[in-house]
Amino acid sequence: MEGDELKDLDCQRTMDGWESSNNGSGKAILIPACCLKARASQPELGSKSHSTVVSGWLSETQPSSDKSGKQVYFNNPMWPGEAHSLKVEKILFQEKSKYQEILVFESSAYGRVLVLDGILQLTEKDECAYQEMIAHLPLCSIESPKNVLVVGGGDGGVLREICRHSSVELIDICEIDQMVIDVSKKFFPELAIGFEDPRVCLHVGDAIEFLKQAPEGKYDAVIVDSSDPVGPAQELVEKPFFKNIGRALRPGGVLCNMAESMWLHTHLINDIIYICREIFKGSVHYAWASVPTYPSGVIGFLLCSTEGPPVDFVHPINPIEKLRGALEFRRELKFYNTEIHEAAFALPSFVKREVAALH
Ligand code: JA2
Repeated sequence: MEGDELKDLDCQRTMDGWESSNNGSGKAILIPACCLKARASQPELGSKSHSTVVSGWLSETQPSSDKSGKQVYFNNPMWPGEAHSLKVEKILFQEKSKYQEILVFESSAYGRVLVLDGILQLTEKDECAYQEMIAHLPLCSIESPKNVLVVGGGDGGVLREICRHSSVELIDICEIDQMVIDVSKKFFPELAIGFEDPRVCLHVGDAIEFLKQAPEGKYDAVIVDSSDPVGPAQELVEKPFFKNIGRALRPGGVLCNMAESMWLHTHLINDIIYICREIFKGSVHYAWASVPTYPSGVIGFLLCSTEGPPVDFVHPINPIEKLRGALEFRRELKFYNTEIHEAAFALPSFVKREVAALH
């Protein structure tokens, strides 16, 4: 399907159920069984928009069925007991792809928002922090990166950032879901602009298979811009996947992997670090950045290097400020700079304690 063929939902409208449900106090109230009530009062909304949009708000909850088959809502198991909410102004797109449910809406506070299977992937307002960090943390840590592979990242934002590096000659991207790419081209042109660069080579397919076929030592850097490890991204936190990345990287090549929240996922981070320590014999580091719309408001990155010329992740050898034109290429850098790069590796004491593999 081409981007132009994507159809807008005919249910574009403002949904203001929240005000009426909080008596105008403006205070957030929990709406537990609410979901069912809200859907009953707006049946056409329930049938057309993602079920996590309730009374005009998106929360990262998961719809499920109880024993009697009634639909109930649980917190996402990745962040039990909490759910950040964004007010929905207008639903712009909602459709099931072959892999996941895709929702795009206009929020009142963060611009347009992309949601996959009920999980927020990016917002226009704060995407810069995630995209800039996941691209420049690895690419500024090596000299003259040439061949880069992106796993996932179908919105194109990471491509946009990689393209700032004029040394880069080839960017392979392997995204499983063509509809994510089409939706981004239609609704997020500031991100999808990344696809327009002639150095980009798009492969729509399963990254697990792609990496099995990748020539040994081909890449200077691999960037894993995946969604959370539930659904299509499940295998992207397992050992065979990392082994194949290690094989596809040159000696002294680098991996940067989306690595969840240090507040919520210390076990998962520990597990991934444990696996990566066995495979990436150069070094393994954890860095983080503030992204207000991700659960707990932060996101982590795992940075690894293969055996070979040593990589000093904490003190970038290829600082962005020294790359001609990089700060201004296509659009100004908004978040990343060398000070932020170095600061990203400073870890709170509880992380140093709990993430045992970092000791
Ligand atoms: N967002 C994406 C993506 C790949 C394709 C499309 C959108 C992300 N990877 C990052 C998601 C981080 C989620 C944190 N809960």
